Amino acid sequence: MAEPVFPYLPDSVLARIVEDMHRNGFGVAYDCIDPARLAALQDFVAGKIAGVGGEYVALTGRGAVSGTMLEALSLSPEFNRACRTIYRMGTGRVGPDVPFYQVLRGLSGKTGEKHAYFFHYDSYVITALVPILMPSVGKAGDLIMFPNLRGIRKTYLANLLDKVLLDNRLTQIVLRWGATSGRLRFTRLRMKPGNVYFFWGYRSVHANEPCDRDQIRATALFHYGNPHADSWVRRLTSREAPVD
Ligand SMILES: O=C(O)CCC(=O)C(=O)O
Ligand SMILES: [Fe+2]
Repeated sequence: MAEPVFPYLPDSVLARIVEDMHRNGFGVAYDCIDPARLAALQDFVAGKIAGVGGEYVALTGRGAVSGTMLEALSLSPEFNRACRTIYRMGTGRVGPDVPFYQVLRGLSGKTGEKHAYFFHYDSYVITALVPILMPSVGKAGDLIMFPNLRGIRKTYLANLLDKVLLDNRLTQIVLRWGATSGRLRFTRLRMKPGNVYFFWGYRSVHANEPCDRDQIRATALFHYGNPHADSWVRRLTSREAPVD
């Protein structure tokens, strides 16, 4: 039988990851993606980017990456168990039995540059980040964050207010200036393909830095656990795309 796409991580390893997420802003599962599968995925992304003339691509949902290891990863019992256990250990609640909201992002060219420094909170409690390709020269395309700035809001409306305070021109300009000038001390994450990174996406202000136009920076995001999934306000106003 083929090796699983993601290893079984025992509770002791997951507890260490959760502790790191609380303390440092992120936790790491090291060397958990098989190099041959990673190489195939790198070819897949490079092909998609070449197909649009070396510009930005975003593929949302499992269907958009069918046949790749990202499809297998979203269905992997080991990977699902890891995320559910992290959720339970981190929040004290049982993780919901729901699929991931998954996105594959490839930054390149002029449009890739535009998709940098967009500071946001995710809509989902846990974000698992799978780096696929990172630039080898020039700007590194780090993930920068202010981890764990807020708690999980009781209502969707309170959550929306946080988002409005963050997602406006002034706040975005200040944060961007803080990042480019080095005046704000972000937690900086330089990702290594092969590792998987976990953080509290809902609770953490974060954004990716740009890479040079002739480089590719590709990541896969697996979002898990929307605290406001049942909110009727959300259903009426939702900007978020449904999963698959
Ligand atoms: O690509 C990245 O490094 C982060 C992207 C992100 O935060 C998101 O898509 O929610
Ligand atoms: Fe995010």
